[in-house]
Amino acid sequence: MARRIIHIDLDAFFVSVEQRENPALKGKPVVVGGRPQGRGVVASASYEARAFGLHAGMPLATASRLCPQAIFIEGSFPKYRQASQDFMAILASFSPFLEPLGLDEAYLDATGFESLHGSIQQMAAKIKKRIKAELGLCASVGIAGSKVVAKVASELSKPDGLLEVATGQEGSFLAPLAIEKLPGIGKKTGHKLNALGITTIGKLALMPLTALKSHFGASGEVLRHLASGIDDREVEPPAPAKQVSRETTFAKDTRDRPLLKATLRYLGERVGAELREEGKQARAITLKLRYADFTTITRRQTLPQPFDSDQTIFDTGVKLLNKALSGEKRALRLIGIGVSSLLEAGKQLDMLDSQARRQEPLNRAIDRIRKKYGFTAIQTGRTLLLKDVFPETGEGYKLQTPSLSR
Ligand code: TTP
Ligand code: MG
Repeated sequence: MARRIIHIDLDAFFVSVEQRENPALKGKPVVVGGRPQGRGVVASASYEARAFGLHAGMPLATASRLCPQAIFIEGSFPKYRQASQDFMAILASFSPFLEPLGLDEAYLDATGFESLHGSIQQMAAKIKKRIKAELGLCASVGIAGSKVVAKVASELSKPDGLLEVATGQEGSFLAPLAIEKLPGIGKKTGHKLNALGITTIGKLALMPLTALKSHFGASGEVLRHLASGIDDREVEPPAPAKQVSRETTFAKDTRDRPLLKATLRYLGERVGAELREEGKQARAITLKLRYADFTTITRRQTLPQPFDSDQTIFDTGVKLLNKALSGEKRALRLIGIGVSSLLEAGKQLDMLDSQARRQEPLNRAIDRIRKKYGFTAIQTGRTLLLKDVFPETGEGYKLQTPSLSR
């Protein structure tokens, strides 16, 4: 049986959640990401704002220059997370073969389920209708025989679209499209292909395999397959997270050690809380720094024992920070901390060293209080100075990140 795969992606997701709460925002250029005076970037732009050239990732200052009348909203991650869960719940009621990608996007293997709804198009229309009626959000849908083609189709149909590519038509559907439209082609590969005269997906599909391999190695063959719409990847449940991280840009570049340490402590506590919430422990810690000149470095350390305590994350983070900043003249624009090499917690408690074992109950107690009263309800002495640096929400300090605070 030929597969029928649906790719669905919400239109201007963060902005649309704001618009459903405040209908006065509908039909206007709206940006979620932060204040235009701030140094963050656009997370989501309404289609009215996009008409002025605004897009995700653009510095807010540029956005407000291009579109001074735009309405800028800080946004709230917990709200979007809830909307995302509601969205995924609707999708799961249509097919159990669901693969969420990020917050507002998913693949659904509809093979065999379409007959329940008359046709695959009717099924997709029903999904869109329920999302509109129950969530007040607008979704765009692509339908095809493979993931890659379904994704391109939904993107092409935006906003409020529904586009089906018939079985057998995958190659001719993709052929005229610009090479950048093919998922998996990043900026670098795109430039390289354009320089070779490969400007459309169709040209890529026709490129001799030997030439592709000489330019792109083993991934050359994958690229050519994708360009012809050939993609055997299954719709799969999401893989468990490989890392947990938090970062923030400072309102002003800084060299202030107490501020850097306090921020590191706070970010590390957010990371620790998520790690414990997920029932995981980590083996490695990565510090991320971006200097005033935008140079970005990461420093990673693997620890001999798995850990999940805030103190371990902080102590290691500070060591990495001190090392990175010794003799460093540049101020910092951004700081971030993450943990990786995750494993299930619980079984290896006897492997924890005595310090970590002492901290275990303390971390749990703090987690419980924070869950009930908000993250900043309880603060370690070190982070108190952040009160004058970051605005506070009920949920915690407001960070400046491309994906908003968590
Ligand atoms: P997208 O689906 O890429 O963007 P969108 O939903 O705003 O717009 P559309 O799909 O109609 O093109 O991302 C989904 C959400 O993820 C987006 O609303 C905000 C968030 N996001 C960020 O926080 N940072 C980013 O850099 C991007 C691309 C998205
Ligand atoms: Mg979207």
